[in-house]
Amino acid sequence: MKRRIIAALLATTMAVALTVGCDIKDIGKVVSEKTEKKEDTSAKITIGFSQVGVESDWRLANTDSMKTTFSEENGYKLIVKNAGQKQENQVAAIREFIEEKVDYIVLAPVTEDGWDVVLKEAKDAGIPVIVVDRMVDVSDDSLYTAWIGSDFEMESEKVCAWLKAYADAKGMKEINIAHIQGTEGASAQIGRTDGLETAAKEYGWNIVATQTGEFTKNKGRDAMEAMLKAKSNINVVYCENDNEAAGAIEAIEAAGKTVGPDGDILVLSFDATNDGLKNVLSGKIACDAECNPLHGPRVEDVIKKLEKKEKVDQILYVEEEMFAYDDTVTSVKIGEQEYKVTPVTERVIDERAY
Ligand code: GYE
Repeated sequence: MKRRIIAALLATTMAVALTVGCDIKDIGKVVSEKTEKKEDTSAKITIGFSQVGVESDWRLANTDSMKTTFSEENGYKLIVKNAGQKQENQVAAIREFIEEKVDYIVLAPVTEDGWDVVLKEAKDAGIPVIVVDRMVDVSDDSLYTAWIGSDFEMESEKVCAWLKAYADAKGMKEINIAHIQGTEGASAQIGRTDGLETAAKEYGWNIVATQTGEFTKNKGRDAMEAMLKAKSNINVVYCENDNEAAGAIEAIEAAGKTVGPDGDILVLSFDATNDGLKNVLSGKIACDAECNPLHGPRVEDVIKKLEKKEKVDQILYVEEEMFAYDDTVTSVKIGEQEYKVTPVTERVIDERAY
């Protein structure tokens, strides 16, 4: 921020020189110098963004949203560092951002733990940190300025409430679930796992096998293949994102079984990306809870407030929808809150930006 103040002072000094005593022929030169100064990147808001990786369609849409929002034309300089799903790379990236004296750090953390030290370094350097998507579990909440993301456990409660209502409506007697988890220790994994385990206890469902799919299609396929070999009674697969679901569907079909409402195995998923919803439209995914990745404008809103020295909410949850193949279940109730379940059509998919 300091550098932007210096740039503004330089511009003012030049304007004064202009009025005080330059030859007319020099004015053009000074004005063009002034314009150049204005275009200098030091006059922009600089943001260092430490991204998890490229593991899923959700992640790509998330990075894209940040890039589109924080473009040069919009007055920003965005430095994106991709961590390849490794926390140590994120810590190194944050240290580089501190070194480069960026104005803001945006962190999409791979896991919740392990941020105290480096976030303290950012705080000591006077750089606000905005956390997006997954949460950080830190001993001192003042180590980050704001967090923007989804209520992952709520997403899970919605999907489980859908399964309960659907199973009751269809007279499904026994529920034997294969559980494909996301990256261990990520908020999305923790929330979606807790939600399922609580519902399984409450409704008497059997979780017959659990394996990580690390939020990727390939690992989702491998996990499903292994679980199908180990257990023959699976009739539901609970995938913690759409990419894992796509892999699981391939493995189920390769094993000669069918997915879908009239098939052998019901597939449940999270994210509701374009490709995820195409699988819902064809019935391959039965129910998909939205997890919205378009955080760019939300982060910009926070930054604009901070620039104006306005107060910002430290925790900001995103509102999300639910989608299903058919209208067997039209809404689910969690506590007092009722959530609509939208049957997927071509139009619903066309309207999705990710
Ligand atoms: O569901 C998954 C991604 O943390 C919400 O990470 C995010 C999850 C998302 O890789 O697709």
